[in-house]
Amino acid sequence: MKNLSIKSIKARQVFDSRGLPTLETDIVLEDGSFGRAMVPSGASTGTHEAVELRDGDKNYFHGKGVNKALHSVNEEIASAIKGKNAGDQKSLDEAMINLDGSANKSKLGANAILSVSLAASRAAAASLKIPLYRYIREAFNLKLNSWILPTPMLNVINGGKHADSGLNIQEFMLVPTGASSFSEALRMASETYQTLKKILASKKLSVGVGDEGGFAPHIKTHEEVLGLLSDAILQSGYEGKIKIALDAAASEFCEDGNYTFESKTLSASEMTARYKGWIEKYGLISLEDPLSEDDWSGWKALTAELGSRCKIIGDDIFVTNPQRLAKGIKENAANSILIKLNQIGTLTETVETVLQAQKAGFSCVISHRSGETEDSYIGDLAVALNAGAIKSGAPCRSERLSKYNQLIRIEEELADQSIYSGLAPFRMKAVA
Ligand code: 2PG
Ligand code: MG
Repeated sequence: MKNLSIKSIKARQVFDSRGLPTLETDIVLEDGSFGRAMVPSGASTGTHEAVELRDGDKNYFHGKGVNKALHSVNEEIASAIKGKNAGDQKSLDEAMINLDGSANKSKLGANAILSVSLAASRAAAASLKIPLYRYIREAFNLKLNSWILPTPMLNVINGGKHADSGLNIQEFMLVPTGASSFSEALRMASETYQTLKKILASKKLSVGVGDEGGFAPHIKTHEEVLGLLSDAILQSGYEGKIKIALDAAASEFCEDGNYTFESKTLSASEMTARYKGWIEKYGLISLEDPLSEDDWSGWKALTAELGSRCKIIGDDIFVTNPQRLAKGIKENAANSILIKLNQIGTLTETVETVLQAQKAGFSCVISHRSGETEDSYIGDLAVALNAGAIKSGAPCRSERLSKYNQLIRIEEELADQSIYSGLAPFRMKAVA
């Protein structure tokens, strides 16, 4: 690949969708090519994630300032990588990992490192005059012979840390598996979202939205929410074509191995029994973080019981980390992984984790964070890796739609070269 020497790097503070400070980094190459990337931020963050460096000064953005991370990019990282080849993503990321030197990127900040990692890939793609999704595939020498448009998972009811709805479960998602294209999937989800809005309003429930654009009504039981979603799907004419998925984000309501759920104290096996009932009654297609991030024995038992009928997706338990994923694969603790760039902090490590998962037969869902920006990077990433699924919130709020809109453009550009993933990422392996 041609040498794409980095001329300048500049990070600035911008704001994310919650109005909190985050980083945006610009990279210019010697040939004038330009790349920019913004980093997102989670609310229900896993304890084992790479460190998002914040200033911690209570008198400045309530401790959420990013001056330290800006300093990392504009001083340390800039001096280390100026002149390096932006087209050699692996070496670039490795240089930043070594410069940081810690196990969890706590010195420079995963937010700082990631902004540079992504901006460099954009600058390289610009220089080579190819779309980002093609560039990522080439940069990692991936020998894939198809282009798969991911199945979107749209979070239409927000609970947990993303809203004040009082629901323990963080995300109730619509998954349009029965669409014939990505744009049709979005149409189906959008229509169902609008129908759901009418249903909520007719019941005098709030239609204000939470952090990820889903509604945040005060509904007493989770089962009622599942009923409303099923009604919305039915009334929209998509029965059997749109499935329901959950992200419980259960670490948020777990304490000392017990789960405080609908004001009751439940054990991991009692939670598992709840999920089982919902899979049977509502045909749930996947369950993300059904149990807490370090409850390995609970995850193993749950996967043994439910993993043949439903995808069990690890987010906080794996944190896009190859070591934690390896443990999960070895112990059959799940059968799918959620992928978030900022949980691990570089493009290279993210791609490697996806490849590791795919090799083991784990499906992958490329994910946004609850604090997002207008950056649509993960749309390209999902197509580059043939990941099969993406979750980017509701079909509402531009920071959520920017990823879906990018996928609509990519679908148009690839025309008949692409296939819509549909049900594929949720299919179970044939039981022997
Ligand atoms: C999750 C994410 C994104 P957060 O738990 O999967 O939906 O939430 O970014 O708050 O961790
Ligand atoms: Mg999650």
